[in-house]
Amino acid sequence: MDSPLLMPEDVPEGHRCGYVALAGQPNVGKSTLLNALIGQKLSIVTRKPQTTRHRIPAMLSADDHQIIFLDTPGIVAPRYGLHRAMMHAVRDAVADADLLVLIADASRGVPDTPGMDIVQGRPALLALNKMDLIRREDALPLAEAWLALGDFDEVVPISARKGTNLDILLDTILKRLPIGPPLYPKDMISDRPERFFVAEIIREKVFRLYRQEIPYSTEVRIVHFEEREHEKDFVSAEIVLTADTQKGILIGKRGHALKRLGTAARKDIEAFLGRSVYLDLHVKVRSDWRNRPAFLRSFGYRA
Ligand SMILES: Nc1nc2c(ncn2[C@@H]2O[C@H](COP(=O)(O)OP(=O)(O)OP(=O)(O)O)[C@@H](O)[C@H]2O)c(=O)[nH]1
Ligand SMILES: [Mg+2]
Repeated sequence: MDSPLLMPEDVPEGHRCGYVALAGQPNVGKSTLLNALIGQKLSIVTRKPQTTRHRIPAMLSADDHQIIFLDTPGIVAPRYGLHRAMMHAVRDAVADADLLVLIADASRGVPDTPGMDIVQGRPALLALNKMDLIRREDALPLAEAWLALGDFDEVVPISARKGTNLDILLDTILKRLPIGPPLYPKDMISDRPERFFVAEIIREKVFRLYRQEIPYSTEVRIVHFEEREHEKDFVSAEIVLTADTQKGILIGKRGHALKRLGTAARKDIEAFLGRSVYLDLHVKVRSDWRNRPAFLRSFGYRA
């Protein structure tokens, strides 16, 4: 038997395992926190809001526990079909979770619309992130203001970017997870396939290199993904836009912008896969794909 899953008799007594949803408003640092907790860049991060569009599982395993973190899209009032699909992903993750960690950006104070309805009636912690941006003496009153808003078990001030208090957050989470055997092999980092993360890396570069509506109009689809023995791996991806006018901007004069995108994406894809890659990019227009259920479903959304 070479199954990597532990047999029941091998599971140490008191082993804990559970799902932990990371949710909150856009841009508060959910994906940064996920990556910091698992110690690997898995979920894409940009300075722009609404970067994450899916529920992204990432496992943190040790001898005596397995935590399945679920990164989620930032909570927004939906304006189009893609937004509605993103909010399905948030609700599904929160519904499946044993524990909710609401992430807030400490530098924004207490927002008027903190999206507290997802906390109602569930075990929840508040991670007050970006503490590196506020004065020490402002932390306590802020934590108290948040506690008055929602029924949190605990408030943990953290900085995902600097790694501050993440050990405390982990302990606080772990104490609240059910006793049970691992649900995944302990060396598994996510149940999303490599090609999903490769598409995400390309999308991250679009978010970082383009402005205005371009990132929000872009989807990336991997058309072909082939590991090759004696050559570089071959990845062919489609960058899908909503309008013809965006195509010229994405490609740029004499293809310069697309080339820059391809180079930046390829470097990160190679670092992620640990292999050399030949990256082939094509640009397509699918008008209004963000409102068309068939397209949304083909891109992996629940629509
Ligand atoms: N100063 C500071 N910046 C942070 C911290 N955590 C995240 N950031 C920055 O905040 C921005 C947004 O981070 P993300 O991790 O993409 O935020 P998110 O909540 O996943 O955003 P969406 O996926 O768009 O909802 C990035 O520029 C991060 O570098 C932190 O602890 N301190
Ligand atoms: Mg994110």
